[in-house]
Amino acid sequence: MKTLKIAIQKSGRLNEKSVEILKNCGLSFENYKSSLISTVQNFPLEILFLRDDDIPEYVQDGIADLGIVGENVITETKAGVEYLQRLGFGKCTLKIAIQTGSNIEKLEDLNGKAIATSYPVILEKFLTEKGIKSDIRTISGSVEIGPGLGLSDAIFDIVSTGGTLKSNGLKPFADVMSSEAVLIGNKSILDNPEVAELLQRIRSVLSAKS
Ligand code: PRT
Ligand code: ZN
Repeated sequence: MKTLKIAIQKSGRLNEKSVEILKNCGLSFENYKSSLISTVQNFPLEILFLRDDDIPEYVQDGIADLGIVGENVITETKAGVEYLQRLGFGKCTLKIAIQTGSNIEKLEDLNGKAIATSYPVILEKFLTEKGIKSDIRTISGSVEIGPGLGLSDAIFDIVSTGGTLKSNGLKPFADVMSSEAVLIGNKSILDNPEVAELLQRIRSVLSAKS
């Protein structure tokens, strides 16, 4: 029997719920903050704790068989993986936002404007579909401070409550993509009976909740 590997976020917004759903499936494992790998005692499974950005590629390349990660990260990395199950947590929307007093009123007004983001692939695809050419500035974090500092005219980022936009003098302008955590799998493991068993357990945990 092959020992499967599942990659989940090491720390951050998806870690706790990812651990919780696996534990609710009856899997027994240690969740030490310092270890990068944990062996499940009662199922042929190892858990890898990774940065979320690395998860889609690990699953695509078969280093992990399964993964739990936000759809936004899968789309941004363009990884070739199978979507097995939406998990109902980590919900958010990726939005373009502008300054409260901005004179940007319609999408076409973004032509020639600088947009700061950590998600250039998703943004580029959206703008291309709309026939808009903006100057996409890729930065790795804190994109919300860009317009206030004069670094960009708009931003494209994840929004959940909208509190961060508000406190930086920004307001939502256009919704581009909604996202939630999903279970993904490597294309070669779909017929594996242990994967089927795990998927069935995850689905009964989810339906017991709803
Ligand atoms: O360290 P690692 O690389 O693993 O983690 P990370 O820092 O890249 O990601 P993390 O833990 O912040 O988020 C993991 C995933 O959670 C994201 O890829 C999304 O799929 C999902 N998610 C859900 C969110 C949010 N909600 C969210 N609100 N990710 C980020 N945010 C940010 C948002 O960008 C804003 O800056 O949280 C801030 C607060 O949002 P508001 O609107 O509630 O104020
Ligand atoms: Zn990340």
